[in-house]
Amino acid sequence: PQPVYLSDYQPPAYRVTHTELTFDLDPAATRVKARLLIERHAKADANAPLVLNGEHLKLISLSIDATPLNESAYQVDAETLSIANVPERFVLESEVEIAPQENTALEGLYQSNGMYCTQCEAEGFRRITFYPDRPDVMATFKVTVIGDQQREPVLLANGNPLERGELEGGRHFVTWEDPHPKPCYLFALVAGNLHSVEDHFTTMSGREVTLQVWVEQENLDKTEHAMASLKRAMVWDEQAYGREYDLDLFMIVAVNDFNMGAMENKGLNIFNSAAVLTHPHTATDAAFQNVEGIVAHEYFHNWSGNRVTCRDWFQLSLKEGFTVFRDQCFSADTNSAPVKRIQDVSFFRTAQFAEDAGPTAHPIRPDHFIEITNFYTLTIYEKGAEVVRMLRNLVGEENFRRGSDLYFERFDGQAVTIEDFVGCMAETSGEDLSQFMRWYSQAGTPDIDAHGEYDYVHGEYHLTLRQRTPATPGQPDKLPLHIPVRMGLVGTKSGQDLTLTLNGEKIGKDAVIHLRDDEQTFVFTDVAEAPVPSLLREFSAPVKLHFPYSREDLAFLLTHDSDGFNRWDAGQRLALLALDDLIAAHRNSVEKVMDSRVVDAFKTLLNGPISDKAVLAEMLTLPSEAYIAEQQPIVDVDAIHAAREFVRQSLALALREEFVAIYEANVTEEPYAPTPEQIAQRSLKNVALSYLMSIEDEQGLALCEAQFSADHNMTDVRQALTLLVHSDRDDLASPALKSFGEKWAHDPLVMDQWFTIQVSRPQGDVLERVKYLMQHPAFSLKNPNKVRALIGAFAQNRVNFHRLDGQGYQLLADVVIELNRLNPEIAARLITPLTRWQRFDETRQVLMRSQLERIRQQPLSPNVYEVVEKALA
Ligand code: B3K
Ligand code: ZN
Repeated sequence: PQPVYLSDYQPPAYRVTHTELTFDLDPAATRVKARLLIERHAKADANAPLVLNGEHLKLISLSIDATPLNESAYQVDAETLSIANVPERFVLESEVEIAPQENTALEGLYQSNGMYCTQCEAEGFRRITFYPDRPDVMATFKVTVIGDQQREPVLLANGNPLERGELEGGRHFVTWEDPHPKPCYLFALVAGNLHSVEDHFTTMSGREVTLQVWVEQENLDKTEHAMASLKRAMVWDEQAYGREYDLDLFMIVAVNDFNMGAMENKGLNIFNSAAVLTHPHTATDAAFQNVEGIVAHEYFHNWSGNRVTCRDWFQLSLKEGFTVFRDQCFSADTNSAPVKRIQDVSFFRTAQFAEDAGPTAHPIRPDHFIEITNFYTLTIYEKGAEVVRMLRNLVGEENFRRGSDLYFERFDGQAVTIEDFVGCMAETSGEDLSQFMRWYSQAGTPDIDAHGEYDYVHGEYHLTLRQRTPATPGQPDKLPLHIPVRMGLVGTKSGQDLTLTLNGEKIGKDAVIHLRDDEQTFVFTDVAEAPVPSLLREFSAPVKLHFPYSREDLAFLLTHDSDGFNRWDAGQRLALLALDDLIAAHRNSVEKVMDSRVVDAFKTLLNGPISDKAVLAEMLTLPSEAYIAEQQPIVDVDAIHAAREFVRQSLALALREEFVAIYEANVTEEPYAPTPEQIAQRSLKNVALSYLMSIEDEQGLALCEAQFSADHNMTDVRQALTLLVHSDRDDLASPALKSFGEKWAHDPLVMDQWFTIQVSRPQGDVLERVKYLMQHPAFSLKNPNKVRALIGAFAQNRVNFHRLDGQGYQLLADVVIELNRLNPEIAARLITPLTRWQRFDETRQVLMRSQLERIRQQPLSPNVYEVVEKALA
C-alpha cells in the first residue's frame, strides 16, 4: 500500500451538487441506485476524466444523462471507476449491489443484531456506491430507503422525512431529505425493528426540534440520561458558542456493533450502544459521564465538523481537536471542573505521551498516511484539543469567542483547513500565531527543564525555562514552540500567591508567561519572600515539566497552591518520588520503607476540611501503573506493581481509621442519580474501600461484601466486585462473579464489564482465563466492544500481559491476525501495546518484536500493515 501526502492535495475536478440514493435493502444483495448531479470545476481541465471511488461494489448499470454507458466508456478496478469524456454538467446514474451481512469491517452499510446501519467516516461511503469519497465534495442529499415492513418497520436517514408509503410484497419505503450540503462521510442510514423515546427542544430563535433516541425494545429504559444530556448540550452550545440546531429532527440510534464511540452523521447520530445506554443498575458513574460527553461531542460536531468541515483528512484535528475541546468544557461546566481537568490530563499524560514517544508518533496534522482510519488517535483528538485550549489561553476568552463566531460564519457550508481556523483567532485577537502553528506540524512531547533561584538581596526570583522536543520518526530536528506557561509564585511564609512583577509590569498573581525560545530566563522583581513556583497551572500546555522540587516543596504546594489542578499534581509528584525509591528497592531486593511524608500528606488530606469530595477522591488516588511506567527509563512491570501495592498497603495500615470514617460518612440510601454530588460521594467512598481492601482485613472484606450484596447501583457493585476479584480471596470472589455473570447474561454491556473485571486482576491465572472466556457464549470476535472488554483490557493488565514467557504477547498477536481478516480497523488498534516494545527490558523487547514479525508475515490489511511497519522500522 502507498501513502498519500498532504502536499499532493488537489481540489476535485468535479463536484456533486445533489445526490439522490435509493436503497432496496437485502442482507445478501442490497441494491443501491445513485443519481448524481455533477459539475466540472471551473478551473479543471476540460479533458479531466471523472474518477469515483468504489470498493466491494458489484456494478449493475451506469448511465450519463439517461444514456447507458457501454463497457468501453469506463474503467473499473478494485478501488475506482473512471469515465473519460464527460460533459461539463451531467447526471450520472448508477446501480450497484452490496452485501451488508458479509460486512464484518463495520465500514459502509452493515448489519448489527439484524438491523442495518452505516459508518462512512472516513472512507466508508465508497463501499456503498461509486462517489467522489472526499470531504471537500459537498452535496444536498435525498435518500429513499426500502425495506421489509416486518423486519424493518423503521427506516431512517439524514434530515427530515418527506414521504412514506407501502409497496408490493410486504415492503415499504421512506424518503428523507437533507437540505444542508454535506460530504458523503456524514451520510447515514438505519433500518430495523427499533423503538424511540421522544422529546422536544426549542432553540434560541424559537425553532421547534423533535428529539428521538432509537433503541431495541429491551433498552427503552436506558435512554433517559442520553436524552437529558442532549438537551443540556443543545443549550450549552447556544450559550457558549451561539450555535443553534438547524433541522426539525435530531436522532440518536444505538447499535451493538460499532468500531468507535459514535458518529456525528447529519441529524442522525449513530452510537455504539456503550456510549448511549445507561441505567443505574447497569452503568457506572463513569459510564454515565462518558455518555454525557459523547452525546455532547457528536451534537457539537453539527457545527464543528458538519456545517464547517475538513478540506481533506489531514485536517482531521480541525474538527476533532476543536470538538473534544468543546465537549471537555461542556463537561467541566456540567460537573466538577477541576475533576474533569484532572481526569483528562491524567489520561492524556499516560496515553498520549506514550503515543508521542513511540514509533507511531505523528503531528496533529500528519503529512502522510497509508490508512486514515489509523489516525483517529489521541494525538489528533486529545492533543488537538490541548492546542485549541492553548489558543484560547493565548488570545483570551473574548477573542476566542469572536474568533469562533468568525470561523463559523465565514466558512459555513465549506470544507476548510487548520490555517482557516487559526487565522480567525489571529484576526480577532491581533496575535501573531505563526510560531504557534508549529504545534500542528511537529510531533513529540516537548520537555521543559525549569529551575529557579531566589535572590534575597534584591528580592528577585529568576525562573529559567528550557524547551526541547525529542526526535520522532521522520522528524529528527525540532524547532522551538510557542508555549504558554500559566504560573504563580507561592510565598513560603504567607502561603499565598505573590503579585508577579515582570519587566517592571505587574501581571497579577496568576499569569501566563510565553516561552518562545530554546531557553528563556524570566526575572520577577519585588518578590518579598522566598517562593515555591507553581508552574503549568491547569496544565496550560501539553508538555513534560521537570522542576527540581523537593518533597517539602511538593507537600507545601499540595496544601497551599491556589490552583486545584496543581495541588493534585503536587500530590502525584510526591507519590512518584516515593514510588521511585520503592521501585529501586524492589529491583535491588532491599527492604521497602514507606516515605512518611506521603503518609503525612494523606493524613492531612483525610483530616482536613473537605471542600470538594470529588477532588479529594482524585487526590487520594495514586498514579496508575501505566503512568508510573511512563516516568521510568525502562519499564519494570513487576517492580512498579510491587511498589504501588506497597504504598497502597502502607497507607491503608497507617490510615485505616480515617478510611473507615470516610467510607461510613459517604454511604447513602438515596436512590441513584448521576449528580455531581452523588458521584463525588461514591468516588470518595470507593477510593476508601479500595485502600481497606488492599490489606484484606475483616472489616474491609465485610464492607466490600455488603456493598456487593446491597446491589444499590452499578458503580458500587462493580467496585465491590472488582476489589473482591482482584483480592486473594477467591472463596469470596468466585461466587460473586458467578452470580453477577448469571444475573446479567442477557445484557451485553454488563457482560463487557464482567469480562474486563476478570482479566484485569493481578493474579497469575489471567492468561488462562482470557482463553477460557474467549469461548464464552457472550464473547464474539466480531463485536468490537467484546474485543476491547476482553482482549483490550487484558493487554492493559501490565503484570499479566507482559509475562516473561511471552504468552501474553502471543495471544494478542493471534487475535490481531484473526481480526485482520474480519475488522482491520479494530485489529490495527489492538496492536498498540506491542508497538511500545522499546520501553521494556531486552528480553521482553525480543518477545514483543517477534510477535510483530509474526504478524508481518501474514497477508495484511493496509491498516495493520501500516502500524506493524512503523513499529518495526
Ligand atoms: N467522527 C467519528 C469518527 C469515526 C471514524 C471511524 N473510522 C467519531 C467522533 O469523533 O465523533
Ligand atoms: Zn469527533
